[in-house]
Amino acid sequence: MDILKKLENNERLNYEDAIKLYDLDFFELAYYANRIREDKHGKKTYFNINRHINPTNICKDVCQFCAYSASRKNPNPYTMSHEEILDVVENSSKNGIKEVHIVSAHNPDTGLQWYLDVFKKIKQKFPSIHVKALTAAEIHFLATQYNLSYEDIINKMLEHGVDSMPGGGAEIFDEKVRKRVCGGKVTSQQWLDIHKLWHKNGKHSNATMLFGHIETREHRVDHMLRLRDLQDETGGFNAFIPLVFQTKNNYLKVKEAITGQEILKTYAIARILLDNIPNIKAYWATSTVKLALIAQEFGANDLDGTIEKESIQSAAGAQSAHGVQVQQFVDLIKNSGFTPVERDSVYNELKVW
Ligand code: V47
Repeated sequence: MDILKKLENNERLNYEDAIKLYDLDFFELAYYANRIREDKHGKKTYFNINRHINPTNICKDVCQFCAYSASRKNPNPYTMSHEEILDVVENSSKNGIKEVHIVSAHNPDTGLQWYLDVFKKIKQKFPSIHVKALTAAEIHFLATQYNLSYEDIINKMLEHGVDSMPGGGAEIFDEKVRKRVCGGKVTSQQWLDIHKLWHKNGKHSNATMLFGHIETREHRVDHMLRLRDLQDETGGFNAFIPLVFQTKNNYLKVKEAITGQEILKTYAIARILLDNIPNIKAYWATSTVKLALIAQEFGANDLDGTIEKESIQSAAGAQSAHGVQVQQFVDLIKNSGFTPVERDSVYNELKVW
């Protein structure tokens, strides 16, 4: 059947259909993605008031795309103490944060409890703050390093107060590309298995895809369809987040930076393909704020949050080191014709600004 007919009838698309979407007229693609966005969310654009914390950059893995890790090109190794992390949360709590998003490197020297105890300490002191922490890549690292199963680590996360899992570490699922960009860390299947186990506990998580490096359109579609399959089984993903590759200070030799048009097409295709994932997040730290605002017309209904400080993408060249002020965020969303809605970490609406 003709692809346009399928889009018109809101039919689920397969791999071949999805590849064809990239060749559609740019604005026709935007039209269909936006139609789905409007059906699901109207003109609402979600964001949250949150704080990113990256407690250590010492890593036993060697991902080619990473500029953050001290075992790559970052000349400043660090590991924060729990007191330092609690101070950060304390300061940010004065700015009204509702979530801490905690993602670390894979540090073999801290011991398992360093990773876990800080969650309990945050929860004890700030019970209303949502703790989003430990990517599937970190869970795999901790399980391997301390000879535990994924279930063991997940049970410990629950005991220590982790509320939801971020979507990091997914990178690109195609095994050949994965081997080249991050061989040695969590495999694609392990990443999916870990999220499945987390969802089995009635918990939610996000899913990312790192694109704009050496992958092809086919690899992106394959990645999204593997996520769609798991979501059919568990329903546990809240959001899909296509992360635009930042090119500075890393070992991946990318000849040409991805174009804004290709990024917007990928958001739109994500919105069309992932009919079972409620939210498409244009994470402004990797897309730039300006493109994230345009992405609202291409299926994205979430811009992540204020983040305050960010170390992973900014190490690779993103303009995200210091976050965005709430009022600025709200004004930008309003001025682009959308309705800013502050949400909590699992997409309950808190305030229409
Ligand atoms: O998995 C590393 C990525 C991710 C680069 O769940 C890079 O709500 C671009 O997952 N260029 C971690 N990206 C961040 C992450 C995330 C961010 C925001 C929201 C959520 C969420 C999750 O950062 C890693 C990796 O794919 N990354 N290096 C780079 N050079």
